[in-house]
Amino acid sequence: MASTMLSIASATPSASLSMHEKLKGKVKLGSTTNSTAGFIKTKSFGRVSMVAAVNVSRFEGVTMAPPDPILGVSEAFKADTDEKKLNLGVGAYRTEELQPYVLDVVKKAENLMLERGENKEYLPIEGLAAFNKVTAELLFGADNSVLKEQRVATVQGLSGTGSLRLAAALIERYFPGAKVLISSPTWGNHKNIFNDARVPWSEYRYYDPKTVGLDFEGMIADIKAAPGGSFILLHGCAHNPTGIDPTPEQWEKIADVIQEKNHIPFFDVAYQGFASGSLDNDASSVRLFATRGMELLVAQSYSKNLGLYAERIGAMNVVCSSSDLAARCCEVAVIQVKSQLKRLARPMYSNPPVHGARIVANVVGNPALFDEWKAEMEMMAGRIKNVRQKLFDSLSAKDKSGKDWSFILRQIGMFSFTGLNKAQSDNMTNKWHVYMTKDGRISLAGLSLAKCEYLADAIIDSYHNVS
Ligand code: KET
Repeated sequence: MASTMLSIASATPSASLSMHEKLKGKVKLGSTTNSTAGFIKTKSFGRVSMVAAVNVSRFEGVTMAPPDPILGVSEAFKADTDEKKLNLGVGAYRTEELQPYVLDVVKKAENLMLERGENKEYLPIEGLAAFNKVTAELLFGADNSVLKEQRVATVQGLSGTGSLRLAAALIERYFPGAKVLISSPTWGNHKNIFNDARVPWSEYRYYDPKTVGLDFEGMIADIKAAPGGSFILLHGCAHNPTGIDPTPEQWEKIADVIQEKNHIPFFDVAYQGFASGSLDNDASSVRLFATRGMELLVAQSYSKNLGLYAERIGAMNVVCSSSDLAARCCEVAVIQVKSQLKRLARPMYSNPPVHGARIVANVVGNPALFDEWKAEMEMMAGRIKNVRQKLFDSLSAKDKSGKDWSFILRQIGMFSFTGLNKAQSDNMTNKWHVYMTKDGRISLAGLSLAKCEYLADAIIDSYHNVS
């Protein structure tokens, strides 16, 4: 513990002060001139004061933060020494041997980068130009009119989280008081992001536990009821944590209501390619809104689909209005929005890291590598689908209660929302060494075919024997 200097004015007797009173006193960092028996004489503003050196940290008032509900699970998993342990907490892809996976295309792109001997100079604040170009093309489709008409301001961000945080800062600064509506439930970090950015948020209904499906009526009603001009946060595909996405017809209706209410759609696209195995299919929700000429925000992440978790590579895209009348205004708006995103980024992190941006630019920008990537992504999405099927088969075969587990097959993406409550999830961890988030979510990307039966036993025990 660091030693704290407590300044006690010479006029005040010091020895009898309680620790609390001392802590309330003025903390001094001034240089010392003389020291006798635990007291140090200092000169301050011409007055002589006595400073007591005590073993109290000035950070003592900083309280203990709770562990992160998702990343904290990985920490707890590491500390468990049981051989049967299984980490289904964080959404990170593992091989059938449950090992982390670096995509072959990523290794190839890195080799190319090494051969070229690229430098490590700072990137511009908005990031690598080649990355920004391909990331927007991947999202909207290269021949989408929003790109042809240059209606998108794209800046590289610190993966999905950093991109969302940057957009939140833009909302806070330019739309003061505007609310963000998030789905109930949603990825836990959304609330932290908007809280820290001081952006007010509320929830719209999304998941219906009775049907273990989408509460579409509730969702539409809540979006309708929100004050006009609110930001509506939508998961582009593979909704986290539920794995339940609206159908194409439902997306149309969601777009209708958002348009009617003059809301601004704000997409979080963290799983493009991971829901269906197809990059284009998984971007169809975003493209539907863009094709309607709506203004929208889209955060992108390459953590999952390119396995670049630790490279922190993603982007923030702001699509500006399309009407012919507004064409000139739109051009100006794009430039202005981009300039403000840069202004927000500069004091936060100055400019983004280059390595992941180069990988994405090389993979997406090179037709041979791009095709290889698509094949690897299909392989990853396919492995998750196989595990999903096997888990369902195991549950159905072992559970004699007649419970219908078919909702697991209707969910898509990396996760399954099991419906287990907190006590049941605790039982999964404490008794079975299965690590998962307390909302009942399991990451199927961390499960192997070989472990499905064991997991089914754990789920059946927790579901039927813990209330
Ligand atoms: N959005 C969603 C919906 C999401 O699930 C994640 C990550 C992110 C954004 C951000 O990912 P990034 O690595 O910043 O690009 N989700 C997983 C990891 C995490 O919580 O950070 C997860 O839910 O396990």
